[in-house]
Amino acid sequence: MELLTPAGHGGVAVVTFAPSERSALLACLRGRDGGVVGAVAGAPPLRANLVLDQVVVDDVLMVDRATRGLELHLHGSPAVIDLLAIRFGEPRIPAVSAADELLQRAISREQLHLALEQRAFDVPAYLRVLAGQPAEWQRRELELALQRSRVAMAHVLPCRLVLVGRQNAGKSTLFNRLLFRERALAGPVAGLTRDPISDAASLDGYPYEIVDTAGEGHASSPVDQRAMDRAHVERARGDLVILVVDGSVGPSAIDHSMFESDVLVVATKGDLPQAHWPPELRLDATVACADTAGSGLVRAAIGALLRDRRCLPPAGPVGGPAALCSGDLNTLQQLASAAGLPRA
Ligand SMILES: Nc1nc2c(ncn2[C@@H]2O[C@H](COP(=O)(O)OP(=O)(O)O)[C@@H](O)[C@H]2O)c(=O)[nH]1
Ligand SMILES: [Mg+2]
Repeated sequence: MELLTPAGHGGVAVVTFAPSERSALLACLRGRDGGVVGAVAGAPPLRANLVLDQVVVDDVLMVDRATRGLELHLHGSPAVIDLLAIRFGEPRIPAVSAADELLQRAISREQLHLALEQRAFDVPAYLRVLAGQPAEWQRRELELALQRSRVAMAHVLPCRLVLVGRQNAGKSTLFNRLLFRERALAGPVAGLTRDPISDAASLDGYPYEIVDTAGEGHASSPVDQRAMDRAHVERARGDLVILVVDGSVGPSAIDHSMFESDVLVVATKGDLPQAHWPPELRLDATVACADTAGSGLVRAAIGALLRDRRCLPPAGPVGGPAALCSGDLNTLQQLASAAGLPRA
């Protein structure tokens, strides 16, 4: 038995049974009138009841694929597949290439374009050929392949972006603009955000997992204090951190205390008159988030800022075979270190 549709919940699940499983499967099928079911290659799909241990478990379509066996179309619940697995053994799941996997879960046009480009390449075969090339040629090729793979992996693995800052700086409003929807509660009351909230978004064509956190400030209760502690944990887990500051009031002592050289500093409330900012609290961008209509501009500004910080080229196809999964990347890195290239 082989599962042709993706595992998990779906509207319909399609399973094929090898010719050797043919008679065992037919023994589990009953016509709508309760009679025995036969299969005829080339005949239209046949509707039948799937009966396991004398219980009708589903209403199915059966197609005779001749030498390729019998195909069953079931309701998509994994429960039915699980029952079939008890009778026929766990279903084989066809291997999906990293490019097809990216194609299935893409959230942006750029990820789709990269996945379609990479479908044309057989990366493991390319790496095997590389391994047998003359050293100088191999080094040049490996350098390019590593560059392409760094960009390709940035399309595959979302970068964890954590928004931190003092209470009321505008973190949750910025979070909502970046996601294009009102995901987090935002408002003038301090302490509205307690638990960290995270969601996926594509910014400038690259995937991000964006995390909104509780604001730093006066903890009026142990609950507030725990919320701030959780924000500190999230900050430490971030690949990149944006320190959100209120551009209309100027830097506070809390802003100064939260500043570190590797954070990006983004001022919100750019629609209001701006306060003076001392150069030591370097501002990387100023955005206006009051109006949802400004989401596109905010996303473009922050997306460009992040891409610049990560030294990434415009998102999309990379112009040659590239690693899209950790297995291929590891092989590539092993080849590179054997060829004496520095680790990327
Ligand atoms: N005028 C203006 N108000 C904003 C902007 N961003 C946030 N605010 C307001 O600032 C207050 C605090 O925002 P919020 O996102 O909840 O701050 P947080 O505590 O850092 O999450 C809310 O009343 C928002 O409407 C902005 O860009 N412009
Ligand atoms: Mg908030």
